[in-house]
Amino acid sequence: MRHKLYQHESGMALIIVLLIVMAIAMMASSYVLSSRRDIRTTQVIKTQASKNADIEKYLNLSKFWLMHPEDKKRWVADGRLYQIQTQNEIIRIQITSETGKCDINNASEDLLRAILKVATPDRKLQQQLVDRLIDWRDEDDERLDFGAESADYLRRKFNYIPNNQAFESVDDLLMVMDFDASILDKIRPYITVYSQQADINYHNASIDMLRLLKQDFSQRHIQDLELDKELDLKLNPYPLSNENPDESLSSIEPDQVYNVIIEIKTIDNIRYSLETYLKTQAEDSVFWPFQTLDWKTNQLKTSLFADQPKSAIFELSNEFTN
Ligand SMILES: [Ca+2]
Repeated sequence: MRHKLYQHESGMALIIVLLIVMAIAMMASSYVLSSRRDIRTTQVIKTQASKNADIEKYLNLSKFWLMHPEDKKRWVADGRLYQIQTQNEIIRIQITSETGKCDINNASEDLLRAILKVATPDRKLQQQLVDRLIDWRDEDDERLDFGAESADYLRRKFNYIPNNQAFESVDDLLMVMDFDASILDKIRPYITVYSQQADINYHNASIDMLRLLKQDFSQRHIQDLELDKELDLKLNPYPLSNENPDESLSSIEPDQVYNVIIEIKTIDNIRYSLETYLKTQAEDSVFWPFQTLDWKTNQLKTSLFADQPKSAIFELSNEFTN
């Protein structure tokens, strides 16, 4: 009987020892896991920091080539893609002058309609979006035919009414009745609040923008020889480092805003990006020619590595990066 009890006690002790060993093992393995996680987090932060440094390097490079004193070497800010290839990654840079886009605060009804054709084929909805956009930015509270002013917003239970003033950002369009993210993302490459002009500067417009205008003009039986000439020039762009047949293509002026997108794709297909808006300063500020208006990292809506026509990519050799 006594012997049996002793056996029972030693059995209990063994179970307790086993439980302690298991608990220690679990603690140790969770420590290993969490320290592995820490190492991985540190690596991600380190890689991000080094990519941010790379991106700044390419931004400075872009500023340099955008301001280059030689016309034929200067980069062209019409949305064309410049590409640099290193051993482990591909870098693409796109610079677009905002004067080549449709300014939603100043554009005419016709121009806005042309842009909104990209968002929807529904002509009634196009007109509705145009009128509602104009009603939002115009000072009065008188509704256009298909527009919406404060009474309409209140009736539709919005908890705000139109600003009746200029848009501060293209994202403000999401406040306008019937605009949504899918419409905005479709027209985003074509619109701006920075050009401050009613018209589009064809020199600075992207091929896509010129094609869109050409299509709209054709539908309305309008011929614009200047547009045709620019479209032709951009479809057959001059090769980099050769004589530029049209020097005015690459002029850079003070007080203009440029959209700069830099995207790095690594050998492991990991992408890092920067989208920024730069404003050229007055001509006398030689040392700080650009003012930064906006700065977004890793938030690109459309990757520069999405399908692009091969002709729009300008491959840069190492001489450009060194
Ligand atoms: Ca209004």
